[in-house]
Amino acid sequence: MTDYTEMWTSLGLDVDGHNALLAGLGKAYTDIFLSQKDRPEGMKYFDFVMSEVHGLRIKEIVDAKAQGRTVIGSYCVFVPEELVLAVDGVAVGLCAGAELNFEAAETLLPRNTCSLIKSAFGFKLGKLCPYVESCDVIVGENTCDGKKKAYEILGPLVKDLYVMDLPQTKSEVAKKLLKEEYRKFIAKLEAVSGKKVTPASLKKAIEIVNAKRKAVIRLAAIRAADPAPISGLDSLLVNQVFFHDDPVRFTDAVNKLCDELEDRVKHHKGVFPKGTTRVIVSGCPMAVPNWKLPMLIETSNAVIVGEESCVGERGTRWLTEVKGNTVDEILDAITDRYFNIDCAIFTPNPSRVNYVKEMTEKLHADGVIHYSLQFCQPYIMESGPVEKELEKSGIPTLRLETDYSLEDAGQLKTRLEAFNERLKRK
Ligand code: BJ8
Repeated sequence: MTDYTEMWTSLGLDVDGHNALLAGLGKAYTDIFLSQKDRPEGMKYFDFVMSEVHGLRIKEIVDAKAQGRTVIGSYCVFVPEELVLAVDGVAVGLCAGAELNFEAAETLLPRNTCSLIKSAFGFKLGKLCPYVESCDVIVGENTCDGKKKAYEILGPLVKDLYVMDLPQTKSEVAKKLLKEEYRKFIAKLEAVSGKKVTPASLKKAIEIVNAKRKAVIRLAAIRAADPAPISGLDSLLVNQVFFHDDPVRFTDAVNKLCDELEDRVKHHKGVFPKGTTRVIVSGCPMAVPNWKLPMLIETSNAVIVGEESCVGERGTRWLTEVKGNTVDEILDAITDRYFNIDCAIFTPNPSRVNYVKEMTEKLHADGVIHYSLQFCQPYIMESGPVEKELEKSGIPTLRLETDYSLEDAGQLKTRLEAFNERLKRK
């Protein structure tokens, strides 16, 4: 194994703390992922990526910086990767999914802040995330109140925090605001990279990101098969790696995995027996290494066949139309694409529940598990109406609120097993 200590030290990481983190991550990965039966061969690529997620991938990013490329980190799927690629930048996702260093985070944030935000602060304050430390610019976005205010506190802690405003309604005025914000973001990217966004660079970037999205859309569609050819855990992992890997290499790996899965479907080969209870998980995003709930679901005689989440279909199901000849016209197409995203910060937000219904039907799911992180106002508030609407349509729904700790694992498992019994009686 390559020793990356020098690189981590030069990035300013707390090397001992970081080694402890990697050891814990490695153990969790072995227990949760490698213990699964009949995993597709194509998952070996993702196992490798995960084993090198703080090693080789960071080295690639450090090398890219040395060649003059700009590294842009973000916490939200509203930050267009296309724009970053159009200045030949590297885009990385920074959301964190581990309960780490929360004590330090709570010296700056209220205790009743969601785990996702606390985790981002925990990693930053503990100097534990090589992605955060590699970024030239970190992009925040005004989405939920928690993130909005947290960025005010994060600003002084990082090299260059750029905050993007986002609309919260789906009106024409709101769409104009989004386009204007993207225009300002282009100006920021051009200033930090010293490179100009052109119609040609934008079109090329759109093609790369569309290809990546098409690959995960293909994966999502294959999961309609019974028996399920891939576990929900492995599919989630692919959607998590989406935010870290080189986009072209990632697309190739996902398409190879899909070739294998389509062959499995043809031969009725699955990772769970045919007829296993099928569920969709809908709600807050799950960042690496937030694998608790999927692991509990899939060890409770059910298989996850889809994620209505920003680490899942909400983040990927729309493509950007390649149309327009000027930067302004192409930016219209990009704005159109991103304006579809139905995050719970929007009001009203009917398309989200409609899509959960659509997913349930096309993926032949028996029920929906609505997942909210504790203290996440938008998703918790929306979970009641979502449950009501789904139940009214005959889709059994279980609402769960949890955090990143394992303390409630037993309680969650009991509720999941009871829900599974209900689904079997359906
Ligand atoms: S588009 S879901 S990635 S904002 S869990 S921090 S909402 S209190 S993550 Fe999100 Fe963009 Fe929306 Fe998607 Fe706030 Fe809730 Fe915490 Fe959250």
